[in-house]
Amino acid sequence: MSFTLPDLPYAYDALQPYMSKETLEFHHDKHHKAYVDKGNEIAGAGSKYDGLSLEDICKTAFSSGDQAVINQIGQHYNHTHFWQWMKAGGGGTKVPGKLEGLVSAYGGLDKVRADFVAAGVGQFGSGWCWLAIADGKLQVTKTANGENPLMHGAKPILGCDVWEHSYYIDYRNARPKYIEAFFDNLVNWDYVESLID
Ligand code: MN3
Repeated sequence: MSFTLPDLPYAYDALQPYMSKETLEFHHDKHHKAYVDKGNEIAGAGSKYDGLSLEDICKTAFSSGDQAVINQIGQHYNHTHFWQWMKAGGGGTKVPGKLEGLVSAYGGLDKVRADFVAAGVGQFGSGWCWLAIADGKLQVTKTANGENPLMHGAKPILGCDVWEHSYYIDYRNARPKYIEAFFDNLVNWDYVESLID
C-alpha cells in the first residue's frame, strides 16, 4: 500500500494550552510527514510489504529485524493513532465501561496513571509509553524510538509520544509535566475504548 498523512481530527490550536498550535504544526506537518514520505520509499507500493496491513508491516518488520521499516512505519502507525488519542476536553477521571473493567483489574485509574507517567519518564531517550492489552489484561509498557506494542505481542490502545519533538516547545525539558497533562487533559478515552477487541 502507499501511506498517506492523515489530517488532524481537530484544529491545530484545539489542544491548547496543553499542546500548542506550533507543536502540532511541526509534529504533524513535518515529523509525521517525513515518516510517511520515507515509509513510502522503503515499504510502499511495489515493496515486499505491499498487500500487508499497517499492523502486519509493523510485526513483520520487527520479526525480521528490518530496522528502517521498524522506524518509519512504526512511527507512521504510532502517530496515526496519537492524533486520535487526543481531543480537546479529554482526560478526566472516568473511562468508558469496557475499559473500566480492565482498569479496575489493573488496580484503578490512579495506578494506571502513575505507572503510565513513570514508564514515559523512565524511557531513556526517544520513545513511547503505552497502555496495551496482552492475554486479555491491561499492561503499561514503554518502547524505544519507533517501536510499539504490536512488535512485542500486545495490542496498543493508548500511546504517548515522549520524543522531545512532542513536548519541548511547550514544556522544555519537563517530560513528567507533559505526560501528566496528556493523561489528565488530552486523552480521548472513547477512542482508546474503540481499540479494545
Ligand atoms: Mn512524534
